[in-house]
Amino acid sequence: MIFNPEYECMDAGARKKLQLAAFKNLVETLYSRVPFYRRKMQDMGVTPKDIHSITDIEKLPFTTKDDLRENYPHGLRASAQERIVEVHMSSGTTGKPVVNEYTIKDIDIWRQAMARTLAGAGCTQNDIVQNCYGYGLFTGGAGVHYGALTIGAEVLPMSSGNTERQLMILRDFSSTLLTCTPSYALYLAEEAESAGIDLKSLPISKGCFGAEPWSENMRGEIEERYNMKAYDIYGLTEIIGPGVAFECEAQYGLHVNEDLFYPEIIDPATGKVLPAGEKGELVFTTITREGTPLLRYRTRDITSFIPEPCSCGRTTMRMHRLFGRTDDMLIIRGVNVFPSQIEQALIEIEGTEPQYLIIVNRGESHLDEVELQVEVKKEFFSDETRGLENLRSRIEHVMKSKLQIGLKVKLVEPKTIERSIGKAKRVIDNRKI
Ligand code: DLL
Repeated sequence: MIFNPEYECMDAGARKKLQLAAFKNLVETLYSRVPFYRRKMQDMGVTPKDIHSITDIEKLPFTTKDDLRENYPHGLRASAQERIVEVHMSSGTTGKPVVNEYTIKDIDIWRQAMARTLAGAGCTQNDIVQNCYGYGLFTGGAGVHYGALTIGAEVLPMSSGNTERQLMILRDFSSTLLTCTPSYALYLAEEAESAGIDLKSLPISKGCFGAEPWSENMRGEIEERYNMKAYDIYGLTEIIGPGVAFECEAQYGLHVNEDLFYPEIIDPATGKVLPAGEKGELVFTTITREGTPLLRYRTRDITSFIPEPCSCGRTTMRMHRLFGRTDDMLIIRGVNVFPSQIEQALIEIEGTEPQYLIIVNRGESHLDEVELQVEVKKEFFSDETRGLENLRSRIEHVMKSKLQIGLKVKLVEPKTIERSIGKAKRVIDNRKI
């Protein structure tokens, strides 16, 4: 089902006109209202008067995660505080989280983007959406919620976790559409099997999965276990949350909501825009946003555009499912984690050496498990074991509160962790996705 054929199937020329008008408007807003952007534009010698076509975007500066961090919490706001109606955040950088502030118009854009996303998976008002993305400050829960309401579907706002209850609701409320991370979908399937629940006999027939990398193999496994169609959905807190791009029934590439979020693919080394079809870093300009709009935001996600038209009839540009990232960000149980965050937390804990190794596994349960090996000062090993045990649980506690994920800490003696002459290897990721 196409939620909004007028925009999703629009003639490319007409869409370009829309994009240009929105883009010019955005540049003017940022120049006049956000000192950070005005300074950046002045440094590059450009003003809104220099913007005549969409390709003039290349004259404008990029925005990075560090810029967001340095402007925490409100430095990039382009609307007055009284116009802000909602805030979301994601973890992921050392120190400060990434903040997105929405006006009511931003929420309308999000509703639209997510209605298109869910409709791409076939959602109609007859569907019962079991939404197991976290609500809280994460964008997944609210995004799906708004989209489902906009379609007129029934939504079960489960949030994440509490697997036993998820299964009870899945069965007793005849949910037809599941939304969660792909690894949680597999975990849930396994728990259903252990509980003797036959998923294939339930009405659940489709799912929208994202927020972490997954593969065609995982899709096959989810589709088989639930007897459902599994769709890839993509988004990020900085831009809007989920709703940036989504798969349609063709399940080949994700349609970018490009009338709302203008995409580019650049060479991450030179910053130059690449021709359609080439692999590079995905960049978005939030041409329609009001609260915290961003200019050329570097996502660090690697993909390429698929310029050929899609069989579904939508004319929006498709992007390949992600190939990876240009940085070392890990996504653990849907939570973004940088090794530098772990390092920063360790520095603050007395008794530890600045040597650590993060080992990530996807266990039998399909959930991510993390072991953090930390070197501790020699004295701890000659001490009684209680000292070691206390230190271990303190580190686990600090990590849980700073990273929002539980990990297992293993304390090791000084000089145990292999040293490297070049860039230190901090992560061993054994997940076969
Ligand atoms: O993960 C938003 C979201 C919620 C997307 C629910 C889809 C469903 P963040 O926590 O800010 O936002 O993380 C964004 O997650 O830059 C990607 O690296 C990764 N990511 C998101 N979707 C996918 C996907 C949400 N479908 C970061 N495949 C992004 C692979 C994904 N990686």
